[in-house]
Amino acid sequence: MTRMADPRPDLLAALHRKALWLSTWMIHHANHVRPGGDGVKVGGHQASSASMAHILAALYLAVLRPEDRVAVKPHAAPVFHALMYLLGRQARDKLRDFRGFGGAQSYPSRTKDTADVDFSTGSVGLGVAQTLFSSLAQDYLRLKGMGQGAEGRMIALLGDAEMDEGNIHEALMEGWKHGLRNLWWVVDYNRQSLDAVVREGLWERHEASFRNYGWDVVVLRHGSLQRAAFAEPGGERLRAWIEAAPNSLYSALTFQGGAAWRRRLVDDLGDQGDVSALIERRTDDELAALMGNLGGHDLPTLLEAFGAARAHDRPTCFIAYTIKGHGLPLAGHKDNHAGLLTPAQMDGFRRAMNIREGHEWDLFEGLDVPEEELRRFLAAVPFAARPRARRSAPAIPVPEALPAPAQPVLSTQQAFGLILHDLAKTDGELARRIVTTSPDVTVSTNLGPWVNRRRVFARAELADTFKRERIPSTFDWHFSPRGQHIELGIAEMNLFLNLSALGLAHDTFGERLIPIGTLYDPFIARGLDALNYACYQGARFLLVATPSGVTLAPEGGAHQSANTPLIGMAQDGLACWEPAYADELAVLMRHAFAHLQAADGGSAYLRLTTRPVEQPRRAMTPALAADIVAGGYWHRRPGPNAAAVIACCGAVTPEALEAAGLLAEDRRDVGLLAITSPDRLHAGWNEAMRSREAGGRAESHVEALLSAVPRGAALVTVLDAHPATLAWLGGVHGHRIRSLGVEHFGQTGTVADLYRHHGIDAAAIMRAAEALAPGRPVRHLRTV
Ligand SMILES: Cc1ncc(C[n+]2csc(CCOP(=O)(O)OP(=O)(O)O)c2C)c(N)n1
Ligand SMILES: [Mg+2]
Repeated sequence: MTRMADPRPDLLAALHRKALWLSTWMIHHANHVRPGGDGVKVGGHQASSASMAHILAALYLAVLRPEDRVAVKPHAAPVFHALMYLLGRQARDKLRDFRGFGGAQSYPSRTKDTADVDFSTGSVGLGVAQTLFSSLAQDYLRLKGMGQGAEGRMIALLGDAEMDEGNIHEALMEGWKHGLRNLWWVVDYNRQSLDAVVREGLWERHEASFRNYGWDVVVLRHGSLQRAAFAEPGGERLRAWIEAAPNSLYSALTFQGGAAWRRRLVDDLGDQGDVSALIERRTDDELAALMGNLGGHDLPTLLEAFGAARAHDRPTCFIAYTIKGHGLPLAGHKDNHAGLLTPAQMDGFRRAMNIREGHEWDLFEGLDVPEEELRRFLAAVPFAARPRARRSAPAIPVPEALPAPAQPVLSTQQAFGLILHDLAKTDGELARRIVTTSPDVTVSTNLGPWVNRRRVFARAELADTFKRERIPSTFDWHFSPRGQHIELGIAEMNLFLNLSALGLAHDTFGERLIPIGTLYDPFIARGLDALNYACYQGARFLLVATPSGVTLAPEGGAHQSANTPLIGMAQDGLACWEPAYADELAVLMRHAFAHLQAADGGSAYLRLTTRPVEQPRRAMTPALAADIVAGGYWHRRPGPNAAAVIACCGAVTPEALEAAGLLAEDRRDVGLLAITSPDRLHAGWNEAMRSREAGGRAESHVEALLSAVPRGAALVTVLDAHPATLAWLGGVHGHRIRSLGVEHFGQTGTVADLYRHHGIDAAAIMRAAEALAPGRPVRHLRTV
């Protein structure tokens, strides 16, 4: 059994006190001392930080190895920042500006804080599950011989109320399927949430469910003081009392302090011989210290438990009993979540901590251990050996072009399968680094051909039974450690968290992966917060969402997506494209592979469809490819006398082509603009305006494109999604505009039925054009 060298308990205890002081002061400073402010309460979670301060101190100052990676629960950020400050890895100014502009972040943030934040947190539950998928990602790399250096432990520090988030339980199940290992979750079991005291006996449910999924569970209920007291005569009675005490009573007595503890314990256990004597032997302060000495507030207990868990790689959940606000005057009070020490309380706390006024930020102020010893200790902490900079990995070269499938009629989804299949046949580094993943829609999103060649990932080899039994099947589900597809159960949160873990492999493990996730477009909404989280962390992946819009026509309104292009536009860190043709998709996939590896790049979202469309016969020139990436090109440039111009995007392109052709008989010079990315066009427009406002002369792609539209002409935009996606085009040069799209839930039918129903068919486009561009009646309106 590998035991950790026990750090000197007195030094560790002193540094815990310092971290508790700094985290409490940091929040007080932000609320009461820092000048400025706009009347908005800064808050800061003094109680939550105190609750976890021992656990964080034990981990960061003794247990963690440089290769370990941690998700710190959002409201323990202050104590995390304080520990980084003690370790010389966080600047004093950042702490002074905690929660202020440019200061240390309210919740640990990979992208806004320092390199020591391994996983961002904030939306509870997500950082927790992220560690599980990162552990799987580490195994994925290791089993392919890709990981370097020591294997890290993935660790999440979470609140007990956080366990209510369903995504944690979805991840637990998925982890079990994949033979999860090397993961610790440490639950801050303070029996308090934001609003209230949590339900009795919850830990027993948690324990059962973790064990059910093959985890070890270590319940850290009592600290060493309590265990020593239990060994005294009468101690067992005290233990029984503590273990039977309702959560709310324990919290209330903690808040009231030593005298209240004595009153209650004497009421319940007085005149009972040994146990009464045990209570009477202690002063009020000693009694309060004893009752507060739960497992999560006892450094020796924590060190021993973590040390024992180091000896194996089974996933382990530590349920550490704590008191929210431990060590502070608001300890245990059920309203303490956003509670702040009053200035008077803070003054008392400062004096109790032996800190002189004006020396609040001093590293070693008020500690009864020589500064030199503390400095030596801090320099020798294993975590201190971790490099300051983030890890990275060189970009995988991307070919100049990916060949586009040549079939005359194709859907973008079919084209996706074909392009990936072509890549699967190659032997290059790009194909080796691609990893696909899907929540039970692998086959229906056309990943099948890729999986047939590149196999499904599993820790152990397992042949496809159907194949072995010689039963014909289109798909060969051979599982192997070499497999490059991670099959997930139907849980879209898991998909995005898996993409987030794989998409940070360069940073977390120093190995580059090119993750591609597929799902049905409407179900983006099901995992939206995890998608947002992945982007916030700066993870890099390609999301292929298909089918989309009402092209899932026979599936009805429950399977149709209208709002997703707006998500694609508004989601930071995610560039969205919606190609109409296979050759556009080939250009965009190539671009995405480069974009998701570029320092200034990001993730990419391709919105595809199963609707087969006649393909244009054209050569892909560099200029056309650049336009496709930039967001649009002219199918047919409008002439100088154009009264109407149609702008279309994605699956409705055949309707737009038809309408443009028919309109041409009654309106002159009709133009047709193909839009491949409302998102890129809009982002480029804003950027150009900002640049001009700053004195530059930039012109955006959309401004250049629309400068070909005569002043008086009207724009008709159309796409299989919400019309607002393109309605802003009228604002670019001030053209009149009518935006067609889908505003209501659909129903079952053919694509043609639904396009007619939603008013995005050729007739609707012509009607809109006729209304905005007066002239003689459009004759074909009567024939389509
Ligand atoms: C998804 C999400 N919903 C709601 C919140 C608001 N919120 C912040 S902390 C919290 C509960 C905290 O309870 P617990 O996890 O037990 O931590 P403790 O307060 O005990 O430290 C809630 C509901 C959030 N951050 N994320
Ligand atoms: Mg709690």
